[in-house]
Amino acid sequence: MAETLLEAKKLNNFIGGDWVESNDSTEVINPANGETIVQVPLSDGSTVDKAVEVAKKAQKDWAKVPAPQRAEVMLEVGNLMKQRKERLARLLTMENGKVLEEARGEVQEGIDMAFYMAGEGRRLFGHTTPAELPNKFSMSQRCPVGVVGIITPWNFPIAIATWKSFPAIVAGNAVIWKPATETPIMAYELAKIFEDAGLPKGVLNVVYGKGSAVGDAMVHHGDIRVISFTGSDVTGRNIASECGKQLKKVSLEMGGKNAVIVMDDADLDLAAEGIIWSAYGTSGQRCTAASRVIVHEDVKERLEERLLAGIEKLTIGDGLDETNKVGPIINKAGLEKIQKYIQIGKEEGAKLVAGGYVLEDGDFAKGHYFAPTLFTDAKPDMRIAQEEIFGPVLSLIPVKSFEEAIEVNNGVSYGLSSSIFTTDANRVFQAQRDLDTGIVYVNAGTTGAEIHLPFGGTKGTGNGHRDSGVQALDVFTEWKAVYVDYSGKLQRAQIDTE
Ligand code: UN1
Repeated sequence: MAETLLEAKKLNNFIGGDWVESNDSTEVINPANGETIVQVPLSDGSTVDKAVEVAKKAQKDWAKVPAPQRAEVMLEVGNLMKQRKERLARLLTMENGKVLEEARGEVQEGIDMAFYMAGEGRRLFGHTTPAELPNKFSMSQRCPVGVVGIITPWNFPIAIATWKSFPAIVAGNAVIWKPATETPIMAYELAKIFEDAGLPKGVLNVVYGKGSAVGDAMVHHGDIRVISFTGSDVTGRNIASECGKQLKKVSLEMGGKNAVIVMDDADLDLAAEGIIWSAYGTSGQRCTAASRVIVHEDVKERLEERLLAGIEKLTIGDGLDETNKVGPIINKAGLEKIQKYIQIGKEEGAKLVAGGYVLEDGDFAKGHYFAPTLFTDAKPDMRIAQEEIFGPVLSLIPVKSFEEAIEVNNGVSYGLSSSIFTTDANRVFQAQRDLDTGIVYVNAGTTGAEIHLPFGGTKGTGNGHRDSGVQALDVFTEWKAVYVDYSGKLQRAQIDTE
């Protein structure tokens, strides 16, 4: 199957518009069945150096192309992604495991981002501001930074890459992209799309690698002026401190411990549906996945019944089989991490009422599958209720009031997404004000962010920057303040104003 969809048996780096072979490579494994899909290059710092050299030259010319023309390329990228949507989605399911319906959704997210950023090429709004002195004009405008680095995760290998690379490119930068080693095919396909769309050579460069070699080289390269990273907390913090020393701009998104609050006046059927989708969809492997339910004690039992009934209905297996709703876990390490947290949850005294085990019978043995899991009677300070698990594991925490629910929601180190189910309009507005997360949903689960809004979070989720939305442009542009004095004489600011 992979061979008919994918022309290559081995992927190449994409540098200066050329597909460059590398000596070393490793296998890309389909997490649904353990089959090898393709070989991916393992590059090192010297490849990053070469890529930066060509990117620097390409960027100078690219920055001079008027932004509306840069946007034309993005429009073509969107059109090509649309034409290739089904093929991209199938390849995405093969390398990442998410079910086909969700893979199509993720590709759509990228298409949306392409058209959104194509429009942004005709805006890239700056500001005109009144000057303090007569016959003087002042404005501030967005300028490209130069060569920027993006490091993307395996869980949304195409969508997250578009949130970062599209604004960077529309704004006139050149990009060095290090995709996750587990999911390199989306990077290969997207690079081909850019090539076919006529992006000048060297504006987008893809460098594959394993471990930290490529990422480290990017972080330490003096000519890469921005690093935009989505991934683990430990790596993100290391990147931030290294970039800090070099005064390099860094944008981080490092996950969440997202909760759904269910109040006593909520529509419980709707709430259960929203929770099942955001906790077990993508096998819980979203930064935005719900992993806590903060439920009013008066409706706890009724909600639990509905959740157990919903879990029963989840069909698990290879995402290419469209009857399946939940796919595999990305790899063995991911599975082991989930197992570790099940043990921790049990030891902490939470009640395991569904799942909690690896699926190993029959075809399941070929891949990495975990049963959708529900703990009840969890306490807010338990590790299963505090730490990101990145799997289909949900903990129910009973509370007595709205105020307590907000406090529990905010009582974690992350702040990405949150949600509340209630029919009380006052609570809706109080909650959207008081929930300390970058994304808040009312009467919907914690997943499903749209690309024209900022994506990111508060506290330990990141460092204050946002992906996607118009806000992403802030990561990839510098503001330049321009003063034009047309008075014909020296006017001294702050002095000649009196
Ligand atoms: C992620 O998990 O890092 O909001 C991205 C969502 C998707 C993107 C998730 N649109 O769930």
